[in-house]
Amino acid sequence: MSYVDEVLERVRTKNASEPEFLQAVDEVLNSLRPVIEANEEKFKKEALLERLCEPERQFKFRVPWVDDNGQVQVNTGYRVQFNSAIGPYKGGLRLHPSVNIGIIKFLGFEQIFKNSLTGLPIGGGKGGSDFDPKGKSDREVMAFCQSFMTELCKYIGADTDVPAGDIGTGAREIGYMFGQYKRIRGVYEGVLTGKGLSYGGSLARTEATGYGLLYFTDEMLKSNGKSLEGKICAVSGAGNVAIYAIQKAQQLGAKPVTCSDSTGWIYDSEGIDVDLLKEVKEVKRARLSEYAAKRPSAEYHEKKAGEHGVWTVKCDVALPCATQNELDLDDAKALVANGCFAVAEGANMPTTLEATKYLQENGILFAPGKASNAGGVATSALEMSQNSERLSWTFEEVDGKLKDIMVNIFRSADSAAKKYGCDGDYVAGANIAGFEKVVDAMLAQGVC
Ligand code: NDP
Ligand code: 2IT
Repeated sequence: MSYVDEVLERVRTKNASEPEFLQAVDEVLNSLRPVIEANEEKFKKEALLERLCEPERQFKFRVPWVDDNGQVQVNTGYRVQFNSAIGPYKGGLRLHPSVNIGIIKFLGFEQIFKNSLTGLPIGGGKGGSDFDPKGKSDREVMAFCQSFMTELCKYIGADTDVPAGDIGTGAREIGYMFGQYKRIRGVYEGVLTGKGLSYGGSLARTEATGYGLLYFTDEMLKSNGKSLEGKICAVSGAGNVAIYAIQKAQQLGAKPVTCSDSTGWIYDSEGIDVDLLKEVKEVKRARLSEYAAKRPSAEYHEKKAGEHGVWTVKCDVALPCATQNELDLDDAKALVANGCFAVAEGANMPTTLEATKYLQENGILFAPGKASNAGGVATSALEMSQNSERLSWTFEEVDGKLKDIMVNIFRSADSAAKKYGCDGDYVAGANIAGFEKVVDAMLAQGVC
């Protein structure tokens, strides 16, 4: 049995109850085969893949807080410090009822390669809780965030582990967490990114993941003789990533016509009105039905089990920006049948393994999230640099660096794919390019 198969089997047995983590490992290790086979003996002796698939450290803790009725509530908090070979652990905090250790591990594992691809010195980590911010008052969210940080602050720091936002964690939550960290630890440092502009945040961090996704997509299309100009885009999600992906797609001449949330989706034949979407989602924290109520050109569809939502709309480019496994094989078939020619992931692992395979086999340009959504964490690393030098850069400066980083990520993935004989397979290219730097650092640092 090959070394990759041996490790895959061991990882499956050891983590049998963590399907999302197994899915992420499966994709990465399988696509690394050409590199690993070329170094099989050395990597095996070093137990390199076993070390890569085992988090350096993970924390699980109780998060008690009091709701507006005086009732004590209890959630579970997590932080997985996966790999620090190339820098301090870096990765977001997800607040969603579906959060469990397997989901945090899949996200932390992906983050190792993504962060490496940015070319910046950041290791991989992820955290979060099964707390649901939806429908909670600001006071309840603050109570949760303060309790969460009261425990988390023991394990993080500006030079050790720097969390940020993810699903359910935006500027409000980061603010409450930063305040509590400062209060307990007594240090004013860049321990979190995605901070408000008045207390150390970076311009363009809010826009970075969505903008970066479109910079990557634009480069991928150009490199294949295509362009975004005049193209219809189907977008899922209506949160931080989706909103700024829609905005940048419009700036680059495309026409995004859909978005979705956990209760339904919108088809807007005139193209999504970003200002209205921001008003509904960022200001009112309301449902997308409110968007449709104010926009005559928009149709609202309630989410129904077994239906395929935004992926049934005829489009040229699909941008999944909501959550994992939201684009399955049937969706991929619908996209191909409708003439879609590119899929670029804004979310983490939104496309199932079967759907990815189908899309690639049918000649669709496919941008994997760990490359195409890396603009968020890259700009977080730029926020860390600004905090360290106690300076703030202009929007144009940060946005310019973000664009360069995304173009470089595309080029690294493209050339790694070519080097290993899988031209155009950006999944393999991104995994290989991300892996090479981490492995080099791990080998140099000995058995640790
Ligand atoms: P937000 O919480 O801002 O938005 C998430 C959006 O997706 C919301 O519209 C939400 O609906 C919808 N959604 C979430 N879960 C589900 C679900 N189970 N079913 C249907 N819809 C769902 O999160 P982000 O935009 O920050 O994150 C989106 C994705 O992008 C995630 O995969 C995240 O890991 C990834 N990502 C985020 C980065 C960042 O910088 N924020 C960076 C890189 C990747 P509703 O409005 O109803 O809650
Ligand atoms: O998945 C991700 O890359 C993020 N949620 C952003 C992480 C970060 O540290 O900015």
